[in-house]
Amino acid sequence: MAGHAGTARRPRRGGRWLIALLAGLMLVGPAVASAPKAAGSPSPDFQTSLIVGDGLDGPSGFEIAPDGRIFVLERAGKIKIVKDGQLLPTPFADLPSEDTGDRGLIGIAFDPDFGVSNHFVYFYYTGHDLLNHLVRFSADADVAQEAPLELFRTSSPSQLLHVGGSIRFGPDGKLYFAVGDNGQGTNAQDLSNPHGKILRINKDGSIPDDNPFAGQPGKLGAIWAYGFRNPWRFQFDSATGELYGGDVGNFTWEEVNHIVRGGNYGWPLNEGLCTANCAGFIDPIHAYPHDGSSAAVTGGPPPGGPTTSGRGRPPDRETPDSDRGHGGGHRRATGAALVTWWRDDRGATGSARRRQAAAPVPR
Ligand SMILES: [Ca+2]
Repeated sequence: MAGHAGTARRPRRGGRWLIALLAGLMLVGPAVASAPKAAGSPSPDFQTSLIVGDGLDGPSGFEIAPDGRIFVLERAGKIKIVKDGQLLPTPFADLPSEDTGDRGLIGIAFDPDFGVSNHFVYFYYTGHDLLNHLVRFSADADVAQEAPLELFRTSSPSQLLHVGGSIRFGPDGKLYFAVGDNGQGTNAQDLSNPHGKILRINKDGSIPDDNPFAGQPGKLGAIWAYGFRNPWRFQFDSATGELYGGDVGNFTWEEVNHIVRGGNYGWPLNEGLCTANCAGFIDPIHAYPHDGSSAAVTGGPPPGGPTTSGRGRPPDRETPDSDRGHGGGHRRATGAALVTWWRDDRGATGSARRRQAAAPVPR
């Protein structure tokens, strides 16, 4: 792994943040999906709108509720709501989130029946207990009225790096979420633990009968796919229902994977396109080398199919000196050099970008 000792920085406080909605594709929809674009180049018909200029501290993601409210995550645990164009002064909730290393409050998903039969919203974070938690709130009000219900948690302490982060509902109504290898590559091939995996559970936290290892002795029934290093962001293609995800790589390769039931994506035995002893491993559909420079794969597929996205640029602009060149010369995208963008299943396309200070960048 890229073990960056000493890189556990707390995000700077009080910075000005930019949350932008890339609204163009909200208007045109998937029917006019264009061919995959070059890495780091959003579709030319993307438009940006500033929706929050101040008042956020370490935003790590956001999602648009079916009722139009925008729920914004802060790494340190606050969930804030933008409603009718205003950032509400009272947070929806404040989770006990440990925001060091790759850790923090970093995943959110709305229930597919939100506004129909429930108002459930789900979050993924690393707690001060250093365990990764998947919890559910009811969000029928702008401030949570009850403590969250925990649906899943890891059982071994989180290391600084590689906690994964995405949670998404699939078209099958199941809840998928990513857990990184916890800084230990061998976890990714060990089917007895959740690290280095994409997991799949029912909405109530139970294990679906059709999971590939459900009911098998010594194997974690929640596993859907494995062999990942740090699957930071994944997404279902809204046109096909297929699951695609980026796997943040080590020193050389970044991957985009088509993730299928029971698939083994190779980490740590191989990375990028496999060249030897490849039996049993699924190659990425796209891999790009970054040669030790900045290029973490941090986005999901745009409408019309998968591609790389959100590719970082060298940290040479707007990035504080303290965030440069850490880890023995291994440089990664940090701060303003990183953009995360994705398109969600309801047609909203989003981007969160930190403008001045270092963003929480998966390593
Ligand atoms: Ca791989």
